[in-house]
Amino acid sequence: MQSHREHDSQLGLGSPDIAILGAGAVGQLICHQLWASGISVGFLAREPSTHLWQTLSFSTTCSASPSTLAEQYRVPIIATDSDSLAKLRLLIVCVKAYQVMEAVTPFLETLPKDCHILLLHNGMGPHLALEPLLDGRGLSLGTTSQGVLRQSTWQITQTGQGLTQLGHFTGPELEIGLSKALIAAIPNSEWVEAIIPCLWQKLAVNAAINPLTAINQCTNGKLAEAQFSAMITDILDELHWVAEHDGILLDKSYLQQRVYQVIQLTAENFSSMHQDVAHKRRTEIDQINGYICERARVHNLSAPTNEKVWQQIKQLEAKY
Ligand code: KPL
Repeated sequence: MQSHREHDSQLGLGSPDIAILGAGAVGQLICHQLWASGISVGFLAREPSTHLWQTLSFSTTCSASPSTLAEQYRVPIIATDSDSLAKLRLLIVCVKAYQVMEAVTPFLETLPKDCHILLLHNGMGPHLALEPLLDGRGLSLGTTSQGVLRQSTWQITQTGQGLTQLGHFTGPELEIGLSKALIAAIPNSEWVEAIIPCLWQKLAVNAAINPLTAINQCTNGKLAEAQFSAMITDILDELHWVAEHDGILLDKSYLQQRVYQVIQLTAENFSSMHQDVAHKRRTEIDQINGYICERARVHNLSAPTNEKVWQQIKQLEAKY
């Protein structure tokens, strides 16, 4: 069953202020949340598109009244050569970390110089590659633990209401009206003073859980067993040490606590990296444990446990 609800203000009256690049599960979830709070939002087409609008479908299993009733709504598709591009005030990039540079670079010529960019992906790294190319634009970063499943191309189901943290990284800050609108639209979200420590904390969770579940072909919950504890401790100790050399002081026992809390809360789940390997897809290992190793190298440190799991996942990927 499907219901229709349309915001007339978004149908053809004016061009969107906010565009989303990347229409995967997270991109569609953020799009729905912005649309539902009345924000004018569209998807940026990555190739010339003749589509002016796209109908999307959203359902949730995690609200106070979960329902199988799918909500349908329409959002504009902004063509690469459209005049609307010049009016954008914020571009939210929701592609995988390893796709960020390839996806964003073609738009840097045409995107207005006062259009802010927000990167929202797992892992770390693209913010450093993008920074020199911003040409005066502001850059914010974010992380989200919301659970969402893509049922078909334009159909998603929200499965979890995890925390979303957003914050400024470099250049001019995002207009206060827009940052407030984002926080009001995304449930369980906050605008933080320092986003980089938050990204390292999320990195710690992914660095410990993702490769170990992919290598051992197990659920997240299995990692609570004693046989994995030395490995998890080593991954986190190395991350902690590297982050400290990057100027980010993290609390070691908090990292451990957070990792084991996620292991417990998501015990039945298969991590995204486990699923990527199972489906023979490229993983985000380069931006997770690989990022820790790269930052270690910058500081002349070694991170042998992260290096080991990085190589093990690379070997699994090479067999596809
Ligand atoms: O973010 C995740 C992932 O799978 O990528 C965790 C938190 C590990 C949950 O599975």
